[in-house]
Amino acid sequence: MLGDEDGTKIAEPEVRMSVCISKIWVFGFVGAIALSACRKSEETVQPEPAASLSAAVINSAPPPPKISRNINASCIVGARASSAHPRHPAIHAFDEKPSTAWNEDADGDGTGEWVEVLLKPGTVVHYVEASGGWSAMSNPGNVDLWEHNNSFRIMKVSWDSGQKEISFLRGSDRGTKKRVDIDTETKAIRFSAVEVDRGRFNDLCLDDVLIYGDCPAGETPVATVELAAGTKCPPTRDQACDSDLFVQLATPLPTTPLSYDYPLTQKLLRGNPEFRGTRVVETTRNGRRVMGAIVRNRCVADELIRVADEAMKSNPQASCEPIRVDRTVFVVD
Ligand SMILES: [Ca+2]
Repeated sequence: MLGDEDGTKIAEPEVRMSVCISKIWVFGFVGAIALSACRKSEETVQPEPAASLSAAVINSAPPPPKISRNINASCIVGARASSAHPRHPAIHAFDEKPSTAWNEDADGDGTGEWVEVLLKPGTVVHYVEASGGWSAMSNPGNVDLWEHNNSFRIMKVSWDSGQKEISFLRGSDRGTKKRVDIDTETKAIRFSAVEVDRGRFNDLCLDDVLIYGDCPAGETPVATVELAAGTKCPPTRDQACDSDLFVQLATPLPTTPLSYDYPLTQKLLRGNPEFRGTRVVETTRNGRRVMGAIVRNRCVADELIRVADEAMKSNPQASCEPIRVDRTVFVVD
């Protein structure tokens, strides 16, 4: 099904691809469903999550009371910080790119420093997922940025009408995002260092916070991704899907490492301007770990399905549903 790559034992051939039964589009609760023929494979392992999803959607009205979608791209109007290194500004903590981070630039170890995201008026935030430092390896240089830099031990997350403290373990929380429920309208969310853990150098970093909720349409651009010339998909988010538009690409095996970086998928998506801004994530569906991409609209989803099916013969599927992200694998930039 898939060619060998990297010469490693842990490559996507060890990942069960989503060999699907049908391509199913579910758009909100008024959606259209298109079915196509089934292709069986000996690697087929799926109970079909999208099939059960579509049945549930059709049979259950009214819709669930709250839809949480990732709103980093659509509701953020700015960011600021108590201090910031010129090359690592505050917005880098909210750009959905693990490769970039906010770095404080004050004397000391970063205790008391903060970074804050500013949101479009009327934004309701359901929850945030915050990391505790900078988990990437530098490129170029391959420097371990987690080891090099300080990380949060206790982080205070505060918003217009509340606050909560969360803690990170430097030894085991690299790459882990902690969830904080907010469930209210707020104009800003601040992430403050109450206590920090030391790295080799004495700078505190924060690479990524994901924000989930909703904000009024219009006023600010829906998409912040600037598309290259010649792309055929529009930059706007699909209005027919007011949740996440998700293309499931693979079902990892139980033996697949939790930090597996899906080199074949990276190769497939990176460098293709059509997929800029696409977020490849792991989530849990029907109790099962799955990998897929959150895309901005149906045009991109169709293109991804076409490309992935061509390369992997996996017949991937798309659905519109709130995705609880367990881990962001990479963002196509
Ligand atoms: Ca970042």
